[in-house]
Amino acid sequence: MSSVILEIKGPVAVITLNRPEKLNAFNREMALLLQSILEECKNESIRCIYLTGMGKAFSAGQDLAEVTDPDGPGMAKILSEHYNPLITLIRSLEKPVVAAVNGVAAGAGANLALCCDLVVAAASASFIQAFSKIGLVPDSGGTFFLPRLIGFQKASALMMLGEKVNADEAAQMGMIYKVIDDKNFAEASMAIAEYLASMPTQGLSYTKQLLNDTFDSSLSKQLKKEDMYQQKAALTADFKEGVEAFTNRRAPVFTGR
Ligand code: LHQ
Repeated sequence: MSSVILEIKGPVAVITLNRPEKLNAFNREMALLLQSILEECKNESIRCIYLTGMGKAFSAGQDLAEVTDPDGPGMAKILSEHYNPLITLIRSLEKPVVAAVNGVAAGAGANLALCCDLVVAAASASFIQAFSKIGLVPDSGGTFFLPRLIGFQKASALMMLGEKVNADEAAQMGMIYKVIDDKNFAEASMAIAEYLASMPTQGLSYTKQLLNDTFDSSLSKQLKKEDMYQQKAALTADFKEGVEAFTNRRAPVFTGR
């Protein structure tokens, strides 16, 4: 059975991390497979990506057995070849990526979720910056995204204490977008992905690029970039469709072009 499953559901690519007996912990094979699946999702027929985990976890992060395996990839390769390319890929994909956190998300598993465009979590899910408990530092973009999401002090505490944060707490502190009750989680989180896939994809990708840039920008630079991307958005067929539909009081049909 493949460690990552890709299912194409119309314009939505559903990606399921699939090592449930290891709480979907990442080994090299799984990290490289997820990279190649995300590369496939660059195809313009895919307009939203939905990332979730099989079984009771989203992902427990790095497979710790692999770290000490003499035949394993070794510490030097794990970040540079596994996680760093994954985080960069997700941020550069020109379409929204929804992390549907179905259960515990720990270490690199938590930070993989937090780099996605929208993070929704089942009520029973939780997030753990587990690194400090095994003597490591947070990675996979955690030190970039978490302080920006929840503020420096909270991020510092969660990363040093390695405390488990439940889904409600995560939503309250702005770490994630929203919590959905367990019973409706699969359906309601997928509905968000389907809705995003029906929206003006290029406009959303320009929004994503602007948000990527804002973290190391000034107001004057950001205003110029908004201007530039707005000119590009105004040239899309979806902008024409959106205005026409509004004027004629009908529902728009966006094509992502
Ligand atoms: C696991 C794991 C796991 C292997 C559960 N590996 N088997 C980057 C650079 C280089 C090196 C290292 O890492 C990184 C990035 C990172 O991600 S570092 C952080 C790595 N992750 C962790 O430290 C989390 C470790 N796991 C846990 O703390 C717990 O398992 C959590 C809190 C996630 C879940 O707890 P429980 O629900 O109580 O489940 P469990 O602990 O009983 O685990 C179930 C099984 O999954 C168990 O196997 P077994 O054969 O005994 O049933 C665990 O050994 C296995 N598992 N996480 N990361």
